[in-house]
Amino acid sequence: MTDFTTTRGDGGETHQQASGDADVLTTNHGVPVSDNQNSLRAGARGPTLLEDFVLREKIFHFDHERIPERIVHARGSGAHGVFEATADISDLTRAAVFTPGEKTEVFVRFSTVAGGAGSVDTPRDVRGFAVKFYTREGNWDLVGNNIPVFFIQDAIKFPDLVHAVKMEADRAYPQAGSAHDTFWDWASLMPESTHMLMWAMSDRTLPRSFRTMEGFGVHTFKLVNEAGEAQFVKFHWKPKAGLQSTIWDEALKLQAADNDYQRRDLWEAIDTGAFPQWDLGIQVFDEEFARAQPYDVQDATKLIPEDDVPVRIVGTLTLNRNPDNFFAETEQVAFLPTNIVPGIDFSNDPLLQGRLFSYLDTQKSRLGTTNFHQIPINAPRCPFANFQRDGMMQTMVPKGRANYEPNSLTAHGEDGGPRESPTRGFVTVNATTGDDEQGDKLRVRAELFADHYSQARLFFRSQTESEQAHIASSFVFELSKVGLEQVPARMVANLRNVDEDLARRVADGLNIDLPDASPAARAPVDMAPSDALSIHKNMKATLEGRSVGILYADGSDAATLDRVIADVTGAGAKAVLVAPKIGGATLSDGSKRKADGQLAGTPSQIFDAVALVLSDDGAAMLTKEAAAVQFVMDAFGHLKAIGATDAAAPLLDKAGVEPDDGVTALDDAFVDAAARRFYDREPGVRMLA
Ligand code: HDE
Repeated sequence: MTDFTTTRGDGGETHQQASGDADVLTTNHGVPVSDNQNSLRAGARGPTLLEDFVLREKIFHFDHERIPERIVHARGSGAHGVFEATADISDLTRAAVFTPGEKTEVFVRFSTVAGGAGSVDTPRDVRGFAVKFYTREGNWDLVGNNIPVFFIQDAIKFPDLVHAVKMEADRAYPQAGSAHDTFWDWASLMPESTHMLMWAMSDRTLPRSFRTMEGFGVHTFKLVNEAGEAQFVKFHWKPKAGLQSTIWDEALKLQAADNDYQRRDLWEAIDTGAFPQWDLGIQVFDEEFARAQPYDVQDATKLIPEDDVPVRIVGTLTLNRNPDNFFAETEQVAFLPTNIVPGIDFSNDPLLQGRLFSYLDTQKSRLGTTNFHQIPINAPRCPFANFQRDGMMQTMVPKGRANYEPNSLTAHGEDGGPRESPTRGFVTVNATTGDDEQGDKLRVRAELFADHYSQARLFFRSQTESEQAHIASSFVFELSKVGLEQVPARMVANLRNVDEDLARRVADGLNIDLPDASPAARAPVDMAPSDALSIHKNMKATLEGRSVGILYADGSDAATLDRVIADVTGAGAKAVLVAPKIGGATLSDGSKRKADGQLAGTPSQIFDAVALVLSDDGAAMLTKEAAAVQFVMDAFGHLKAIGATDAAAPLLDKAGVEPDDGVTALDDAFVDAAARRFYDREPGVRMLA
């Protein structure tokens, strides 16, 4: 059987060898190359010859290096890791991946949605959170986002959503952002998107790092146990580092400072052994619960409040290895919601049902062949075998005559190939929804899908005051970028169904009259606010995995500098030394200390907190350096802790820093403050809606 399934012409290793194994540079066909600098010409100044197969192969391969980028989620970063099951849920599911203690290899890809592959990491956008579990019963792909709900209820609207949000069809801008006419034109005409818009306009779409965001399976799925009994389930990834987002001004400035901010953060965290971790949680509920809710659990624009169904932790994901090759792994990884394993099943969510078709189709077009499952990053780690054969880029060499079934070859001494297994195989769970799965053919939606506002209201009312102000201000910002006159008022009319105060603040911020509320297809109901929906209520005061920028200059006290470095690294943070010149500065004791970053290229937005270790002369000099003043001004404006020597006072003054709990001396108070953000400071530094 093994021969039948896994034999490759080369013993299965060719793909690993692409570089490195041979000492001598060769062509793709193994011919040693003598000269990789000069093409073959007729005379030193003559034309290049067609005969030059080395040149032709090299250029030809280069010409074909790109594949179509993903239509959505084109910009992404990936990492390898392991999922360890920690709870016994065998009463709920027979999935091997949930056997307590079982460790399953995974590959995870995080992404933005709207921008192209070469776009930036920090626009206001939803983040993809796609996990491929290479389980011993086949690959399970949980292809989710960092927001638990979605813009639309039915797959048939997806192309419209994506066309509206991506760069506009004629002018090909803007790149990677929703603050433009076509998106808001569409969104304001789609009341079902309102709940998702609330999340999208919150700081959820400005995660500080992939490591500090939640992930969600979004759709309702099913867990199926050995007896074939099914329950509904929602999947949640909870970051061990707690939630942390940036604020809008910080995100904009991050984009200016580092296009690859989140990709770099993920890479460096893994590279330095600070492995990102998430707990996997499940919300499990039955048909009876589902039927009792004021929303439909199969509607992807709705969530199940954690207060109603608590999240139960069943395992931990650890990302512990960076890819060896971005293209081979992160670009070629093909996630398929149809990759499901025995013990897990789909629900009838009409968005999920559409996805089940889309992803297989898109991978074939993106990766060019129906055999994309053989690419190492996509291949199951367990044996796999069937009678599918041939096709473009077939790399396996199935042996024997059996490429059909049934056959009687095994009984007659030949290898007849694999057979179906009613006991081990995936069995679609018997529908428990009775009449729901029978009836007339209709283009309709279920009744409760018509409630577009209750959960948008739930979300808004679950936020802190500061978070509410950020949401209102984001609506104002985005709608202020819209040139189509009819759109902002139409959006505010929808918001009146969510929350009157929110609608009024957005109208004020736009300086337009408050429009009449739009007619709601179904009157919203009030739901009890839920702390789980707030970022601020789920942050962790910690320096673990964070970074502190330490600004110093000529004359800085060496002992103080060393102490601050020791303090912040002792608390788990990365200390990054920033000086006016990359070669460093000469300290008080005459020693020279090299910098990690030059001031002009290492602004404070890339840090979680900053320390100013400056002498009188150093501070006086830096008050005349715009980059230093901006460094401090932005740290303050981005609500971060600032620790400073007394001598740094003139620089703090110049930057307009007002004393508060987040502005400290360089002692224990700084280490404590650096682990937090000071949202209370914000009303003093910017006008929010
Ligand atoms: Fe996707 N989506 N999607 N999506 N999606 C893709 O598949 C699609 C949806 C999500 O890192 C595409 O390989 C349809 C919801 C992630 O490689 C494509 C519909 C959610 C990723 C596609 C949805 C997602 C994708 C583009 C509506 C959250 C990136 C390239 C029915 C639960 C995966 C590709 C990665 C990628 C189609 C809706 C998440 C075109 C038709 C809802 C994280 O197949």
